[in-house]
Amino acid sequence: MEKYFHSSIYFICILLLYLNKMSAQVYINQAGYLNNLPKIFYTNVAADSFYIVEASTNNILFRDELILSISNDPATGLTLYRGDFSSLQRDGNYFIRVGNVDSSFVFNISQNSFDDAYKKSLKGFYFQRCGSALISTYAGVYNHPACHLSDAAFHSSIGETGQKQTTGGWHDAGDYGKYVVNAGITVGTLLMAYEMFPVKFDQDNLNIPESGNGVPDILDEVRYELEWLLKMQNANGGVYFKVTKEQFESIVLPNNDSGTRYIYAISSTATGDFAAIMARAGRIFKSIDTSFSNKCLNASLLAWNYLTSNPTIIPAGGFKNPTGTVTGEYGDGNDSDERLWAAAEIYSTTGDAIYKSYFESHYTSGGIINSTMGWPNVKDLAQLTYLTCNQSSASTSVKSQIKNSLISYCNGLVNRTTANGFGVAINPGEYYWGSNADVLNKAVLLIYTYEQTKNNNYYDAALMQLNYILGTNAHNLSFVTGVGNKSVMHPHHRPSWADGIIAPVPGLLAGGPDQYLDDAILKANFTSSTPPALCYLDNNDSYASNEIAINWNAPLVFVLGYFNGDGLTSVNDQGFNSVPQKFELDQNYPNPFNPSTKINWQSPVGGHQTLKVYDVLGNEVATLVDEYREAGRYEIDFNVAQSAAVDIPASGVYFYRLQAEEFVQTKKMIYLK
Ligand code: 9MR
Ligand code: ZN
Repeated sequence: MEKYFHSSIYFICILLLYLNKMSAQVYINQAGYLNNLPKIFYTNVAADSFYIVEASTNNILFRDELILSISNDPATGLTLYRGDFSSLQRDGNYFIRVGNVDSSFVFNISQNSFDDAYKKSLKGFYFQRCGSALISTYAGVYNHPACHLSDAAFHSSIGETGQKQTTGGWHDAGDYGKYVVNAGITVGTLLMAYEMFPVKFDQDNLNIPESGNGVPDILDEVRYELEWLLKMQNANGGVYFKVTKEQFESIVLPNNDSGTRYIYAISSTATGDFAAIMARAGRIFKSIDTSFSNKCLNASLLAWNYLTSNPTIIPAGGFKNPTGTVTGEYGDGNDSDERLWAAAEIYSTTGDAIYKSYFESHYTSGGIINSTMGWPNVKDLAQLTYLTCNQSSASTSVKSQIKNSLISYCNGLVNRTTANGFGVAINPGEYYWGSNADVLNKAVLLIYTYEQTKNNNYYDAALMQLNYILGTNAHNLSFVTGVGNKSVMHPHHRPSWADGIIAPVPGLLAGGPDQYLDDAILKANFTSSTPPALCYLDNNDSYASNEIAINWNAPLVFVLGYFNGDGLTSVNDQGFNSVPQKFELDQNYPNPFNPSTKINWQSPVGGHQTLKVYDVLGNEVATLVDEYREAGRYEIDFNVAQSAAVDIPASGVYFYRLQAEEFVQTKKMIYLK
């Protein structure tokens, strides 16, 4: 009897230890940490110290104290501690030990830690492509035949009959619909990333069909959507709202989805977003493909004309699903922000006074920057475009008002991070459907503010938002499929659900906690008293917390690509970015080279540098650089350099090769004489 009693006590002790172990957590950014950037983790274990242990040797390389982050975090109900190991700048694989027993996943410190996550997040858009086959060369096991090749018939509600060719573009989300409004902010955000940071977003090796064509893959991928969007415009300039079925699809691969897809009414929010992104595309594609650039700009101006001849919102009150249609509504009763954004983009592209004056007479209405952008609210995108536009006629006083407004809004965001256990810039009450994208859009604003001020508080706060998405959250989960040790496995994403493959399509961001419990399975698991950040389920049925969507992936690409680019450079006393750590000769575009083509490179060492052009047989045909240069980033104008040197004999394929001390890199160029 006594023996029996002892063994049950023993059993209970083991059980308690086990439960305790279950709840003890060490939360890290599961993508890893960039060598030169801040390194923060969290834990709910109350211990004095933490240790960074090298995984291969079990050697402790670093010890420091844990600091209380917050007791009874209102967002999670947890008491959280944080640790900072920013000063450990040694490449390797590590885990964090807190107290005596509790440890984190193994993670990596290097200058490339975000590269895989960044590339996956951008490639995620390729997997959303509609209207063309995803072949295994690019899609691997996720290949499937082309889908939705009959897009689409005019819906009976709109008073037009017949079909309009609207194939292509990306599926919006976990469903197979295509919605112009949501495409608007998505394309706007991706183009903004490229335009602000062209060197960080210039990869041409994502293994999409256009990779290696000399145009950065981010632009090729966006163009796939733009080509579809162009088909969504009516000859009168107005843009149709969406292409969907009347009901959401069943759980099938896109190529197995049958039933009629319809084009719904022209809308002024769709038309405003369209005008904005087409103007932006016109600007960015100008040096890459002139005729495409012109096409985009003309479509934008035509859309603007439609807006000016229809000064009040179309349809009245904003787009609503007709009876019998239940697909996404993207309901928005206010089109003034879409109009403002269109004006800002067209002005930034053309410099035309009409758009400048439209912007300047509307940009303060409702406040300059006092909220975070999202699909119904694109005002910030308008403000940021004016703030950073290159037109010499732009008003410096308007720019400085926008800048001040941005800074004061972001000061508020930084303050919020101190009231949240994981340093997240959203408050309880704001964990809406798609909260993860709101977190990342806040990071985008913080990055802009950092770029305007070079104050590291904004930079560090932006990075904390990304850490949250990649693992420093109450779920100890990476919200991005295929990234990290423990990531979303059951997204509400029809292809991932229907394909019979265990791992979901990689690179896709789950919507995240939704405290308003907008689906049945959330309602069944949580209540209104559940801490808001806990209202999340990695379950296919939870469309309100575990769907994926293009407008959520876009700020993920922006933020990951931004920090990824910084990982490739080192910190010094002057701040980030001054001396590159990595030797890199950029693949330039346009190919063929034209007179304004730039050649960019960076070298981590000073020394003698040569940049020479060779023909396909390896004969040297031109010298562009041949001199001592300090470590740093460089850009030369191809034409100027080339005319000062040996003349390239004939049109054709050549290679340009950079050598700086022991570093050598070669890239391909097509030259038209
Ligand atoms: O992202 C949208 C979210 O803000 C709304 O609250 C929600 C309900 O209207 O709709 C979300 O968008 C969905 C769209 O309507 C249809 N495709 C999937 C989108 C992501 O869930
Ligand atoms: Zn499709």
